[in-house]
Parts: sequence; C-alpha cells; structure tokens
Amino acid sequence: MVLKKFLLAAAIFGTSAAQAAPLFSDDFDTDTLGLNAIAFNGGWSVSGGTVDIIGAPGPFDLLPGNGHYIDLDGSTGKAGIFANSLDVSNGVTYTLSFDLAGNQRGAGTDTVVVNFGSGSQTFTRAATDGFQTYMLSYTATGTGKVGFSFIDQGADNQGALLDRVSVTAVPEPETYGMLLGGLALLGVVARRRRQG
Ligand SMILES: [Ca+2]
Ligand SMILES: [Ca+2]
Ligand SMILES: [Ca+2]
Repeated sequence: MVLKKFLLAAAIFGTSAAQAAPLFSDDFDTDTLGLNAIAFNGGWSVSGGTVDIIGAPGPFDLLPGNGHYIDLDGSTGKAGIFANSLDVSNGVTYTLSFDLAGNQRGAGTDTVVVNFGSGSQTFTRAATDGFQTYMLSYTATGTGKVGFSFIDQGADNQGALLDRVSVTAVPEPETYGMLLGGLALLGVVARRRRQG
C-alpha cells in the first residue's frame, strides 16, 4: 500500500518535472564554426544579413568555456535576422531564455531586438559584458508555429554574442496543484515509513 502511494506520488511528480523540460534547446556546440554561416542545427535561419558561428577552437574564441556561440553581426557589414520557431498551444505561456554577451572586441555597445510571438524586447550589452541569461515570455493566442528571433542592430561586423537558447512552457496553476499534491503524498509516505 505504502509502495503503491509512493509510486503514485512519484508518477505525479515525474509528470510535472517533465513539463518543465525545455521544448527547444540549443547551445550551438554541434554547429560547424564559420563566418557568414548559413547551415545551423536546430532549425535556425538567417535573413537580411549575416551572423557568424564562433568559439573554440578558432581565432574567435572570445569567451572561452562556452563551446560555440553566435556573433549576431556577421562579416558582411549587416547583421542578420537570426530566427527560429516552435509549435505552441493556445493559452499556454512560454518562456524564451537566452544568454547574451557583449562583442568582446571594443566595438561599443550592441543593441539586440528579441522577438517572441507578438512580443518584442530590446537588450543592450556593452563590449566587455560577459554572458548573462535573459528571459522573454509569450502567451500563445493560437495553436501552431510561433517564431522567435534575435536581431543585432549593428553594422560593424562585431555583434553581441548569443548562446544557450531555450524555450520552456510555464506550468499552468493546476500543474502546480498536482505537484504540491505529489509532494504532500511523498511527505505522508515518508512519515508512515518512519512510523512503521
Ligand atoms: Ca555554446
Ligand atoms: Ca562578426
Ligand atoms: Ca556591433
């Protein structure tokens, strides 16, 4: 009986934990290094300009320890629109998380417009700023593909650096309830085990 309850609680807990797993995740570490890159793993596209895939090993490992990452202003004098999309469900809120750093080459502050669904926010990184994690949330108003994109506003070939992009669905209130219920059940089981 106790084991059965424990398994039930574990199953409920497991369901909640699974929903917190990213729906999309990319650290660019499997991408081939290259200036004005056009081939990316994970569904990315570039339009209206270029981006570079830089990092170790190579002449542009500007922030060692992060594998590969994106220089959002390529090498053609015009930063590209670095875009992707994912399937969303109506009414569900999603959080886009990403790490953004300055250009690391003394080229001043970079401004990056990040779009997610109908939402848009501007982020600025000074040249020497390291990677910092930012988030942008969007509540889907329909079911289907929704885009997210990163657009450096520069044209000097030295853009903000992008790494570790992920999208996670924010659990709905009833999921929190189930999670709490599962945790409470685990507590009951633990108490009974101590008493038994
Ligand atoms: Ca990386
Ligand atoms: Ca560049
Ligand atoms: Ca720049």
